[in-house]
Amino acid sequence: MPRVAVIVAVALALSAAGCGAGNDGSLPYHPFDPGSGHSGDYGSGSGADGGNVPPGPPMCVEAERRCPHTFTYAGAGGSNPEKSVTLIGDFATDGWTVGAAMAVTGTQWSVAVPAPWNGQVTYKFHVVYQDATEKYLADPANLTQVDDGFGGKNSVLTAGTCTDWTCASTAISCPGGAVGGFDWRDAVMYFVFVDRFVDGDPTNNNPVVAPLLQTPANWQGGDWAGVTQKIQAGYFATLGVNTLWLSVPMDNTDSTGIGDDGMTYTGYHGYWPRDLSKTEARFGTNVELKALVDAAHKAGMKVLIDYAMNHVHKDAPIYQAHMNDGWFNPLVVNGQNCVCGSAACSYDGPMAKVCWFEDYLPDWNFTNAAARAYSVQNAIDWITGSGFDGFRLDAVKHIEVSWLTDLRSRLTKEIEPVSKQHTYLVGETFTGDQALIKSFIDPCNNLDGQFDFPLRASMNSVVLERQGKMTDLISFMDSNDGYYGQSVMSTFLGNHDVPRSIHFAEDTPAWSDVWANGKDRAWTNQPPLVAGTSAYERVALGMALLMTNRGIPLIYYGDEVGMPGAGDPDNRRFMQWSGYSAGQLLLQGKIQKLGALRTAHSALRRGTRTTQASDDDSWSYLMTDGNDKVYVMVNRSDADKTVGGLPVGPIKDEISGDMLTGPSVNVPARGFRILPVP
Ligand SMILES: [Ca+2]
Ligand SMILES: [Ca+2]
Ligand SMILES: [Ca+2]
Repeated sequence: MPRVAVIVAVALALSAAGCGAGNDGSLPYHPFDPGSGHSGDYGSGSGADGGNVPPGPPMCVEAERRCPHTFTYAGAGGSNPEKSVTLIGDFATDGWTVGAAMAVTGTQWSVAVPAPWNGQVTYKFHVVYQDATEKYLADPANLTQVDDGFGGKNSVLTAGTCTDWTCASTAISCPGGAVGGFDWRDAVMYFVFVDRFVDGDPTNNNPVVAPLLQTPANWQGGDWAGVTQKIQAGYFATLGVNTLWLSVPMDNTDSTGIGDDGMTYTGYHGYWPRDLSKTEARFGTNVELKALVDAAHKAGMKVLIDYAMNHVHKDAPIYQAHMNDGWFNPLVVNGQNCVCGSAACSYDGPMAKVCWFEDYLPDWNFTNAAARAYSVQNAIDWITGSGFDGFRLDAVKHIEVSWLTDLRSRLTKEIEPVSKQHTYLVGETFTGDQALIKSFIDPCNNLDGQFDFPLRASMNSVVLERQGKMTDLISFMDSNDGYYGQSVMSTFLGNHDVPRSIHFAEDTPAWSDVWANGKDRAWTNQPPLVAGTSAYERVALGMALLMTNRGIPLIYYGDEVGMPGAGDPDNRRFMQWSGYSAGQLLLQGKIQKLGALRTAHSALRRGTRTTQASDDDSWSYLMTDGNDKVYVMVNRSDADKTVGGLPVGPIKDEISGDMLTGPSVNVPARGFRILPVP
């Protein structure tokens, strides 16, 4: 199917689905809470926290590794001293044209640049003197030289290896920020919905008691101590996960509120922030949050926090102090309550940035510079206080872009020089509109990427629901691959705002519209655990596609075992930790294998894809990054298929362990094979 047709279908489906899913003011367009204030209780230890962040060298093939090397040039000084010295060479793509400016101490000039792993750097110095004369000089202190092709000489450095390498090439680095560091293309992310994950400390549970409040909308006891236990037990590592997305950590209100569905809710989800400078007591203390981040870093994992910058709860002290001075948008506009999605204020259009998600969630006015500065400072405080590696930013189309660009600027200038890595910002714009999603992506000024909702729609439709043809998905992905430019998108099948992915994969899908919000069964007739194995095989197939392509695959907690659940809050049941069915174990086992293969093969994380063969139900493709080659074969049909596209001869499928013979092999019904070239 041509890409245009897919987009049209998506747009139609979205408008049909509407945007009113959220009850917690967080859903389809929900936000996170804004932070601000001074995290005074976060660490008198100050900026040193960021320095603890990098856990060992990042993952990259040797060809992409860079070792820091300091080049020096001894200036002559005297009556016509050097005014500037620039290192030029092949150490960077613009190394010969732009070079690296050297700093001077006395008459000694120096600059550190990343040198190729066990490779060579060809270079010389461009010296400009006080009288404006200039020279291009080979390194007088290095006798290894080659002709420069212009009658002069270039110097040649033979670089070695190192233990503190960075990953170069296309790892994002922004002017003034960190160079190298963790390459976010290597991330595999897991969304820990903290209240529903592990109750590591029952003494902090403190559920709210209120009339009409039911358990699914109340606090259920999960906390950071529980997450830390799972990090230390290696649970995430077994899935190949190296990045956690934690639900909003700020203090939330103890009040209840009425959702769009008329039901009574608490702030268990974190999207009703109250005191922006404090942690949510039901999740734990500052010390426990820092312990979680430290445990993650020790285990080589990154941590993103969900950050809600669109609004606060009306109980928030910052709102109480600034409700009448322009820091917040007024609720009443032209005599009507401007609640998002109401007749007065649509979720889209001119009022999208100023509407309140609920009449108890005051909306920040970031056209007010003081309010914006306060909120951005709070986000910075959370990073410096606990050493987080980035943010998941909610509802980005509902705030002023200046908030995002201000945050990015401060991260680049203040955080990255300490953390030594690029700070990852992933946004949520719940839409099928690729252009709208793309409009916020600009890794040095705005977001690194966003959640790829259009890809999810195509994947759920073609792979889980088996609508259309496999070639529809191939066409979409081929057009989607380069659409977002320099970006690191997050790819996913499910999240906390949509029905659990297992239900789209049932023999008869519980929802036929991939954009369904599942609210129709959120409180009654909730779906039970899916029987059998076929639905689990289809979810595994979808995950196989995500885990063998670029982007940061996201696992929504519980989806690795096919937990059931309709729309919010039924899609947020407490994590199931035992008593798995055969289907659940099958899915979990396949995701573990996929995680290990993605970790082992750079071609799967960073490679480019070439279709080898395809038909209505199957797809065979090659992922290659120049160092590594992996064949992937998938079959969505309910019958085995013979699929081609492999090289001639023996090759091993790492999923089944089968030794096969190309070019054509059997791929089981609802199955996939992954075959690295040794
Ligand atoms: Ca607890
Ligand atoms: Ca609280
Ligand atoms: Ca807003």
